[in-house]
Formats: sequence, structure tokens, C-alpha cells
Amino acid sequence: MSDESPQAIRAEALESILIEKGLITAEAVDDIITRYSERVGPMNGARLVARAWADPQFKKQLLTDATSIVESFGFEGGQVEKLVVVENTEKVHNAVVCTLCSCYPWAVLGLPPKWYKDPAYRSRIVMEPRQLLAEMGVGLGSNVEIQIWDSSAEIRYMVLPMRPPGTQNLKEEQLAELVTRDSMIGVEVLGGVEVPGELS
Ligand SMILES: [Co+2]
Repeated sequence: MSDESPQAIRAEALESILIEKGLITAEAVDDIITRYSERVGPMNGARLVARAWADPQFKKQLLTDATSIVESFGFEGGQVEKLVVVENTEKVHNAVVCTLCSCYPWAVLGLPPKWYKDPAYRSRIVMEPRQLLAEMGVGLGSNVEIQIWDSSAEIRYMVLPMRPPGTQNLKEEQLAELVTRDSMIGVEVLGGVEVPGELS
């Protein structure tokens, strides 16, 4: 399916729910889900992150009132009627879950990955976040405080990841390309980059 109208997006969202209910198979819509969970949605969130890195005033607004910011961008996909963005720093690492089901800010992150809906993730990220994050590749020092945010039908959360080292000279569009979906859920820390054509 190549139609990317809002109606098509809604239909695809419905399909993912039907899969959860066991009414259709995952294979039938796997390609579509992949497209929205890994590309379309996260690119919107990445734009917000890159601008926040590049523009301190925008960052302040994003952390204060993400809902209005997202509204002004006009992203499709919904599920951001109330969006809160939390900032990762050297001292605090934030990660997002929905302990109840799979609430997720579709307009900025696309559809949730399978593991986000997994009962193991939903319980362990609350019960033993440091251990689970380490298993997912995020090793945090004992001096780093971990905060877990429980998304719900009322409030969805997104993480503003730390800007990777070595990116001082990158333009906003280049920065956006570095931002991954998982870093905006808080289960990945973005590594440094080697900029082609520049000596480190
Ligand atoms: Co939920």
C-alpha cells in the first residue's frame, strides 16, 4: 500500500489493534507497520529533537509545552493530544513505558515497536530499569538517576536524548538523521559520530 493519507494511517492503526486482538495475522500488515514504526513517525520526533539541540529557545518551549509545539508542526498520526517531552542529561536518564497497554505518541514516533507492548518490558522497565536498560545496550553509571514515565490515554511521553559528541558542526537536518526511535523512548543512548570529510 503506498497511500499515505490520514485515512490510510488510521486504517493501519486499526490493523495493528486487530493483530493485538488476534483477528488478523501480523504478517499481513508487517510491511506497513514497519514503515510507520521505523520511518514516518520517528522522523517527526527526530525533527523536534534536532531543533531542540540546535535552538535553546525551542528546546525550552519543547520541554515546557510539547503539546503546542507538536500542534504547530501539524504532524499526522495523532495520539499527542497531551505530549510531555523529558530531557536526558548526564545526571538523569528518562525512559518511557505504558504499563497498562501500549499508549504511545504516534505522531512523533510512529506505531510502537513490538517489544514496547511486551509484558516483560512493561513490568521490568519499572521493577528493574537499570538492569533492563543495560540488557538493551544502555549501561548507566550508578550516579545516573533513572526516571520512568508511564504513558496513558491522557499523557504521552517522549524523551529528548542527549546530543551525541562530535556533532557541533552539523546542521539541523544532519542532526535529525542521527536521532533514532529508541533514543526517543529512552532505551538507547546516541553514540558519537564521525563526520565525513572532517578530522576529529
Ligand atoms: Co496504554
